[in-house]
Amino acid sequence: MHEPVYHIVGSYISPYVRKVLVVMAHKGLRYSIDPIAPFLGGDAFQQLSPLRRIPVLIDGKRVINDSTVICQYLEERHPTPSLYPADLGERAQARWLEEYADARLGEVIVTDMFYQRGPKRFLFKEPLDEARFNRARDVELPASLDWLEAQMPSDGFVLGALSIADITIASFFRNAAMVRVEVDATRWPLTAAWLQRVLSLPEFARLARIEDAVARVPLPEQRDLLLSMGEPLSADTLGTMTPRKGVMRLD
Ligand SMILES: N[C@@H](CCC(=O)N[C@@H](CS)C(=O)NCC(=O)O)C(=O)O
Repeated sequence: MHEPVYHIVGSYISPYVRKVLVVMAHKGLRYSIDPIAPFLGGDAFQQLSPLRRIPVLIDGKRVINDSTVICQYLEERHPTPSLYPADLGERAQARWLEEYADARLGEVIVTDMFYQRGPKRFLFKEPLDEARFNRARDVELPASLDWLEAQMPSDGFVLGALSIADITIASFFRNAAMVRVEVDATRWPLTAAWLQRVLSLPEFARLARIEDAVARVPLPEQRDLLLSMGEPLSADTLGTMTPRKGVMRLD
């Protein structure tokens, strides 16, 4: 059978893109990538992504939006190695943990911390909402970590074998680290140890080197840097140099 080559639209810095790239790496899938920030997508981007969000997966004529939908699609097309538990109840639990991370860690880590310190400041030249950032770091994230700590195993992964739950939760903590917010191992020892195990997996470690390099250079230089690192960038891009606000409310 001819092996598909997928196309991904979305920056390596996004936790939702990272989730998809880790799933693809784990399954040994090949892809090209247009690593744009959603806020720089032009009209053609909005035609593919009506919410102006990343990631988008393109498989031939098919356009698939939303990281959860994409990961599920990849799992169904390439069932081995599986990233969803075989047991029905555990599979539901994996999806719930994925949803918890996408929704709540997305709000606290991405919207209230990462977006405030990154795109809001550097792309839109708006001031950081310090009180909001501090509340997310000092009150809301600790509350999430208290809950996560109760879900964590003392060894291995959340549901035994590596699953979409580990990949999704860990993806968000990479963005927390990018704004210098770490999991305190004295307060949340199981979560801190689990996170270290997950982020040490080769799929995450390879991406971390790219993310760290990209985060250090201005946007116009990122494509050349990624090409010099051997990343499979597409020749065409949906990116522009003009920042635009998204469709979903984000302030
Ligand atoms: N539920 C979506 C969320 C994707 C998402 O929010 N991506 C962020 C990038 S980290 C984005 O595109 N934000 C732009 C916006 O919301 O306007 C998914 O799982 O793919």
